[in-house]
Amino acid sequence: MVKHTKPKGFYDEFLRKAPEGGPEAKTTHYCPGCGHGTVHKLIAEAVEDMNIKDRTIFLSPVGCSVFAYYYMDTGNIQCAHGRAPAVGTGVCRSREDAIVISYQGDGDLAGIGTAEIVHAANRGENMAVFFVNNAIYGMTGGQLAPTTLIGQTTATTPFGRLEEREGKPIHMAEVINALEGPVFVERTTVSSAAGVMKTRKAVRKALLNQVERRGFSFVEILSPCPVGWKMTSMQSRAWMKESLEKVYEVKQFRNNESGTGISGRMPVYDDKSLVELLVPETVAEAVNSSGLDSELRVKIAGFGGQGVLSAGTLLANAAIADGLEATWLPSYGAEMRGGTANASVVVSGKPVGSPVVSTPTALLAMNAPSLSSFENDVAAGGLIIVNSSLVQQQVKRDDVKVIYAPVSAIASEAGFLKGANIVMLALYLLDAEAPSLDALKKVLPRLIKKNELVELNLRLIQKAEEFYRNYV
Ligand SMILES: Cc1ncc(C[n+]2csc(CCOP(=O)(O)OP(=O)(O)O)c2C)c(N)n1
Ligand code: SF4
Repeated sequence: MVKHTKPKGFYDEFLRKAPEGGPEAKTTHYCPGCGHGTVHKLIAEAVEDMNIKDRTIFLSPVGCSVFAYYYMDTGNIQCAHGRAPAVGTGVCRSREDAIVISYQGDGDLAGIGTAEIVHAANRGENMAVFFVNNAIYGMTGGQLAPTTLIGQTTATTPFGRLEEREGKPIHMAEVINALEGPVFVERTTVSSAAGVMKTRKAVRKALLNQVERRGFSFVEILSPCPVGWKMTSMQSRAWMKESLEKVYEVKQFRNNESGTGISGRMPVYDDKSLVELLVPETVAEAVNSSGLDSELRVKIAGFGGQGVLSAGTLLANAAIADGLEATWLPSYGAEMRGGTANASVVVSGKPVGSPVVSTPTALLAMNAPSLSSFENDVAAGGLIIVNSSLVQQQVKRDDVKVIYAPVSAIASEAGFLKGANIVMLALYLLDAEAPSLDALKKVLPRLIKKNELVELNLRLIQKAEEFYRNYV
């Protein structure tokens, strides 16, 4: 007797998130006879049997399998259309032990995401790609895909695909096999039990390559979409054998047992050599000794031209010079001058998880709109420094520390109005736990090449120190 059980790599229930104020959560499912379910099951079983569930990151695409994260009891990331190989590149390069699975349809991988898959394959990224080719855009109602067969009718080719009009179907396994990067390339089918067993083997091989850090594996799986093809389940299986598998040869293209993934080949830099590379003159003193346990999240905001982005760069570099971790994330409007701009800087004693600053521990507001925009976001107990030369309004919060400093006037009196950003940054560093003002002084000559500008900025820092001493 054959007993079918649900693999442990799956959740017990496939509950879709309930819409706010809408009906209760309900179970999600694919159409009857859809190949996605079969492929999901093969992956979930393999993940469980290979004991890799806890370090597997499953990347779901845009397409019918967008909800794979409701099935897979693994780490999950839902990626923008076609971009899973780019997301996977980030994941496998930042997590050496991660088993990265990029699961993609033909519209996703062979249409909108062609560039991402080709370059990830060419680089030999450490990931397993399962490419579910059903020759159609299933999710959006059965439109032509790059893999649609000549003569195949779809919602957008009601009289069939024409070579003269839509070109020939793209053979992705062959395209990927033309590159040197991949270690394993195979095309399989789930049109029959034998095909499913071969697919099972290929899925496991691709995942084993991940476990053994061999590199990029690509499995193209021919898969039925009875609904999109307007066929019954049985008809769709017959059509796959008669037509789809005639055009797309089911075979193993490459199996390089001795391959190494890119992260196996990449030189590894320790923290010290990275600091040396970035801030050579300070490395001797670069010690992560500030004992910075908390994460400092700084938002520097103003209008374009006030130097908020460069103040952010300087802050991040000062942090690195002090042996800390830092990220810098700029944001600016389309207009380069006069529009709004802000820099998010995260400074930490540990690697930074996200460069996004949504609850700043400090807001450096160079103009009035910046204060209005971000005042309420500042974390309780945080700091707001207001450029009182340009901002007339008072801070309404009573749970944050506020410094009103006429940074534009200070800079202007010192003969360099454009340096208001440096005055602001220096004030922040004087008040902050880290990084040190000395670190800023050290990185200035490296980032500002002109000697006279460095001198000017050092003078502004001195002015900021005088102001701060009198203020506190
Ligand atoms: C940027 C963007 N462009 C287009 C769409 C519309 N869209 C959603 S799914 C899809 C195609 C999915 O087809 P495929 O990758 O073959 O997956 P299937 O649904 O057949 O499994 C498209 C074009 C989108 N969601 N986002
Ligand atoms: S439309 Fe096609 S690919 Fe999408 S769930 Fe239904 S059968 Fe599967």
